[in-house]
Amino acid sequence: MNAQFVANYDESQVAEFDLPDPLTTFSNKHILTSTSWNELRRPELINFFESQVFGKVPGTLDAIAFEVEEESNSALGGLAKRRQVKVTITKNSRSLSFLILLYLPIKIGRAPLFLGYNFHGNHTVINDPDIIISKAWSLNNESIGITNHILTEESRGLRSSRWAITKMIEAGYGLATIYYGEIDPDKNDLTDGLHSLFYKEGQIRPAKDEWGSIGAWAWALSRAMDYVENDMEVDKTRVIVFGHSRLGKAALWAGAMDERFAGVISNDSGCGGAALSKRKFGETVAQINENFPYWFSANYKKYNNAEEKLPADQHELLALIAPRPLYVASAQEDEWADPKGEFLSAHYATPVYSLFGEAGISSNEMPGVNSPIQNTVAYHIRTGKHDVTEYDWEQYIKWATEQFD
Ligand code: GTR
Repeated sequence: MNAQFVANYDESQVAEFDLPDPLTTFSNKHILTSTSWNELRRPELINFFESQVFGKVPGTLDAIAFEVEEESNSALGGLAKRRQVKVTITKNSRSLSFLILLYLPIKIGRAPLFLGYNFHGNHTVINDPDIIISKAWSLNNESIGITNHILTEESRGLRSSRWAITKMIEAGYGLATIYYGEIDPDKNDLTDGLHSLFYKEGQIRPAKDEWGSIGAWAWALSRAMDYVENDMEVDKTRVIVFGHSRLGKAALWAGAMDERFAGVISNDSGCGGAALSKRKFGETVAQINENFPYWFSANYKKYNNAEEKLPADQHELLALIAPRPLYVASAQEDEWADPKGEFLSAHYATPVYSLFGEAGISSNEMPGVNSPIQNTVAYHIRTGKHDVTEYDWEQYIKWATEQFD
């Protein structure tokens, strides 16, 4: 942590800044149609976020395989089906596996799905004794019994407040979740996890324009999609990628890159996620790069304390999701993530949605707390802290049902 850094939480101290227009190309051409957005502007913005922010994926896989490890037709007391599917990816004769935990409603036909990572293991999302405990390294979290970086029985079900699984199932949705530590351990070390599969002999870190951990997490959400789109009980046209905080950043990037995701939910994703960097409110580019030097591409550090040099801001990451439904959510006490910056980002992404005839967030005035605006682009700020709550899920389910039914 930079000892001198004091986060700005005072709106009157937010200096004026120039926000790039999503509908003007880097060479100053005006985008007037959805076709020219798709052909000119979208690719150059993808290229910017790839090479300067999250980093490029250095190649393609040699192989991917899926194996059902466990399943039950009467999980959660008969409420749902459960499936635990091992995904194994191979590159350069090295491989990595991760487990997708799925709960699906018991009914004939294909269910829409929320797909997202959890922070401390699949077994934390609900108190179900049959969920396999990951052997992957974890950040410690004493409040849920994780010490020594090992996941154990002790934390089973202890994060259930973040996953309204019963509500999802009752509303006809499935859930697919993965422990993100199985993709790349969340520590300052890029020699392990997914990155290591792609290295040339002797290489220990990605090139400057290549992926950090968020890029790896995002890319593996697409590998999870490779499985779920072939699951006969999932409606592949209604897979909504979800993530909280750092995992919300990953969900946004996955949704921007991979158009198979029908919708995207960013829960309190903050800096490097939904929040506008140029506001420098709460967490800043320099702070995130200093505290988490391995999350983004090395190139992103060029913008430390130099946000004015950013040729694109995070509203353009959101715009890359257009015309697909997008939900940005904030929490009132989560000033570090800059709720207003998250809101304005959704507002400034709206002209791109308009180009496709989709309704975004037209007003630049934030709604009151617990008063969601739910259009194709949706936003709410709820009371409370940086977290995922029952309230958040109630809104996501309601909105998804309106958008996709
Ligand atoms: C914080 C980080 C945020 C956010 C958060 C989280 O320490 O500064 O950007 O990602 O972690 O993931 O909970």
